Amino acid sequence: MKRVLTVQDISCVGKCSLGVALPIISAAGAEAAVLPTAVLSVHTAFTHVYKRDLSEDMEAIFASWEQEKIAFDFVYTGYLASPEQTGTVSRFLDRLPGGNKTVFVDPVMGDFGRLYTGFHATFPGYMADLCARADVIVPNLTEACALLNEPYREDFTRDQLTDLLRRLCAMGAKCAVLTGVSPVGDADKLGVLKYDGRDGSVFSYYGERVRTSQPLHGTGDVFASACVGALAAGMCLDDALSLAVEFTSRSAACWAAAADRRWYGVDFETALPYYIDEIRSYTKKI
Ligand code: PXL
Repeated sequence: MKRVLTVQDISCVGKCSLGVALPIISAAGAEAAVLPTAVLSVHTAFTHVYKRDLSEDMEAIFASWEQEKIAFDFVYTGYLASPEQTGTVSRFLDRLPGGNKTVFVDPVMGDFGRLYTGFHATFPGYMADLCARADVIVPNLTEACALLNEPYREDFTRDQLTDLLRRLCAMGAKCAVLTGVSPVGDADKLGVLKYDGRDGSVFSYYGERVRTSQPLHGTGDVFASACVGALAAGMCLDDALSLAVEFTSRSAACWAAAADRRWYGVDFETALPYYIDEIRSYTKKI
């Protein structure tokens, strides 16, 4: 069984970060280990947020793992609580035993052209250094623009988006995947555009966009966790991305269909049986 280390916050209520990564990675049949970056009472789209930064604890937790000689097959990072934590994670990557682990970075920083509450405009520069070490990065358009210091806009053509991804790979990541994008002229679809910096190949996959009257929260975390889980189950990146898009779309559709939906996070729980079935039918074939 593959062991995945996921490095992100625990939002006690909010259906995001570790609250979705743990169940989804476990559902994929992988061992989910966690390095919490912060504890928040609720995620930052709420009003009354209690937050404790766990930077010191991260060092102590990592030191314990070093003594126990614990290795990981995948390292998946999400919401980091401070710019300094990008350096902490980078140093941990240098110290981790085991040669060929896959490093998957979701540069969680913002959405809809704005950084999340609590993040300063200098944060993307730090995050770029961590992205440079990744096998796969999965920014949304806001994060891709921030990493490249490019003004945010929503009217990029497919060629221009591909060029953003090419520039992100030129900064060091092996593959860059833009999330939450629609194909030109088809706003009813939503998915991903991938650029592989090693051979210049481009891949895209789109699922059904679920129309909602409010922005959805935590969908990026659902997507990234499902993608990492699928990779840990042995899927190639393109298949893992496709499954993660479908699962995220279904999580949003289940949310929209629920009478008791929460404003702060989608119903990935209802869509989990679909994800498990897809992983199971894939692993039966290999
Ligand atoms: O879903 C990304 C995320 C993760 N963790 C925290 C957040 C957010 C987005 O707002 O606030 C604490």
